Amino acid sequence: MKIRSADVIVTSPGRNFVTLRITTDDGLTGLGDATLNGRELAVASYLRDHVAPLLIERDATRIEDTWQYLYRGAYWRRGPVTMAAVAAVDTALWDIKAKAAGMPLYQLLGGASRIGALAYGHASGRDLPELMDSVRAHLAQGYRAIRIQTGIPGLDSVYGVAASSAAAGDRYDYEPARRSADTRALPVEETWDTRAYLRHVPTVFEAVRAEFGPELPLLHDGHHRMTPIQAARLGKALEPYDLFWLEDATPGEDQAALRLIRQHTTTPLAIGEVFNSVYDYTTLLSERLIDYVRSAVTHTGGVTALRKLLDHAAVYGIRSGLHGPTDISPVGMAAALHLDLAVHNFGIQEFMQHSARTLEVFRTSYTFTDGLLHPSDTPGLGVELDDEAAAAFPYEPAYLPVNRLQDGTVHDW
Ligand code: CS2
Ligand code: MG
Repeated sequence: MKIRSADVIVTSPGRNFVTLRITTDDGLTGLGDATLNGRELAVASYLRDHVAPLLIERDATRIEDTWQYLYRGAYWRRGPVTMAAVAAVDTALWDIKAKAAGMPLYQLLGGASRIGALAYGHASGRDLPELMDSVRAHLAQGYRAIRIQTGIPGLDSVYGVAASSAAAGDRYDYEPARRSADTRALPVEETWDTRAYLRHVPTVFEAVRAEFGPELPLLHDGHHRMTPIQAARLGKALEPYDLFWLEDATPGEDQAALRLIRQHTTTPLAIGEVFNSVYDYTTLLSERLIDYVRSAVTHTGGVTALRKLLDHAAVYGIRSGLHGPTDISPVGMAAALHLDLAVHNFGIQEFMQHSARTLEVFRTSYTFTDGLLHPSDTPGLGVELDDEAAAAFPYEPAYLPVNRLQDGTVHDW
């Protein structure tokens, strides 16, 4: 089975997505997600200009060999652009292999280890009443685990407290042109104060536990903003509220920081959405400094690489909590769900639902029932892309926000 074509589709049904479609000489097609939020066209070019020409005439069944060929063969390794491109090829080839076998992908990964993947949703509010309403709305949708983010008194906008567009699964709003002749899209700038955040967050969890009781699994994302000692303090302060996890407490590239946090708190820790290879995790896994691996199929080199990473984590009793915001396309989400169903060390799956516009372009078959996700038994990944619908939503420049401290210093967003 030879690869006949490899096409890159860039579409923006509310937010930008980059998708690779591989077609074989016997007419099978496979999809892979290559979306890198705010840097989408870099991956599209990497695929179109440097990877697609190498794929033509290759044997589509040789997934491991193709992975090694693209990873080792490029000489330049790792990094989000490279690994998103490798991920897209790898995922598309798994989609094709599973379609050729007439099976859902999870069957090729060893079959189902559970009836479905426990999902968590994102509740948020600018203040407590709005947050409580959001938690209730998520419970009504069937979520059995919920992430809690709130506004901080004194700060205008805070990560995770959804603006209306982001709440509906679309991109972040960007700043309108700063001068009338300036047509560039510029990132929104936010202002941050870690001390105000540290004072406020424990009071929020106290209120949520008082309202919803002890059983509901609650999660929180620190979004890389604390120093290790600040994160240690927050982890300790949140212990009475029994979090499922505290995510991205400190910037991800500093693995040693997690040692300090771990020495001070029993709040479970999750990290890894900005990582792109197993080498980002070596200290974290071998020293058991985290409890959950947050990588995405899309940013970690695909199903092949993430499966190996999760098997490595399993040696240390560390579980999965795969990244699933709306900037992971439905193709990337479906790939995650097949892994979730198959691996033994599954923990939880993030599930922020895509907008209706996105689901017009990507025809999904995965289901969300009683808080559990299932990839469906459709052969392959179970997602197809409607080219006509995609063409109706051309690329639009967009960026994630940039964060500054109150004195203007750039901080982690
Ligand atoms: C987040 C993401 O889902 C999460 O936990 O941290 O929303 C993250 O901000 C985006 O994926 C960035 O593109
Ligand atoms: Mg996160």
